[in-house]
Amino acid sequence: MTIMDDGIALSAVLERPHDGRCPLVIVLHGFTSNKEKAHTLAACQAMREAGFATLRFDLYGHGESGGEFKRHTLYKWISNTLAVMDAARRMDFVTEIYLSGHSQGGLVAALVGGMAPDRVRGMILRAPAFMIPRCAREGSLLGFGFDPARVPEEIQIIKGLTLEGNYIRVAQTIHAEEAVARFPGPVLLIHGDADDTVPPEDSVRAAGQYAQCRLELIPGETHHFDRHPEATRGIIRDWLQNRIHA
Ligand code: FER
Repeated sequence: MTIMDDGIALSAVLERPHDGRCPLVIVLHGFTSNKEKAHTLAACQAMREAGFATLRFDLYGHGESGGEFKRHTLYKWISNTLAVMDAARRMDFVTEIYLSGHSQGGLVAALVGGMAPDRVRGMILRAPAFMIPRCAREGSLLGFGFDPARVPEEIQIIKGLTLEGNYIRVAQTIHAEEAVARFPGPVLLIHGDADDTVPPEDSVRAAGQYAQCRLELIPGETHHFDRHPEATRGIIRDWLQNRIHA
């Protein structure tokens, strides 16, 4: 399906566990990723096994959605997520809305949760990149160094990809701790302890700051959750099954 966000077409896939009414999880991918990656499909499958519908989508400048990669910002991703949440609220079968995201998508899910604590029933964050705003303020993103007070026109990020300086300007304004403090609902935080892109320590810290948080550190798992897919699936399934019966 296509969900519009002010002229930008967002490509989304809705999958339901059955024909009846049920809760729904909105699922965000990470930086340079898309909604079709194996670890995202596996997470969605675990959610449906627990009785939740899943709505995974491509964010601005990624996958099959509109927009140019180099022009994406966290603000645009927040706007996209709010638009998808509005669309989900109009679906007749949906009883409650959860947010989930991986890495940069996990950060954005956490930011939107803090903006709409009355509309988001709970969150599942996989390796959320709480570090991005801090790194943007300190002048180092994915190994690319810059003067944070004189943001360059563009930066060459991994895989020869170019990102406009506005990505950095936007990220510098964001304070994820405020969003964490504003979300009172249940949060499941999952992080691989062998993640060398986003430090697991960030999730340990966030887990201590969320009002209700279950933290699962998966031994040997990496940033892309490709070593122990069964572990993540089991954790998500069990946590959501307990929520649906609560
Ligand atoms: C960064 C750290 C993590 C960054 C992006 C990420 C652009 C996101 C990774 C992902 O979504 O997988 O410094 O800078």
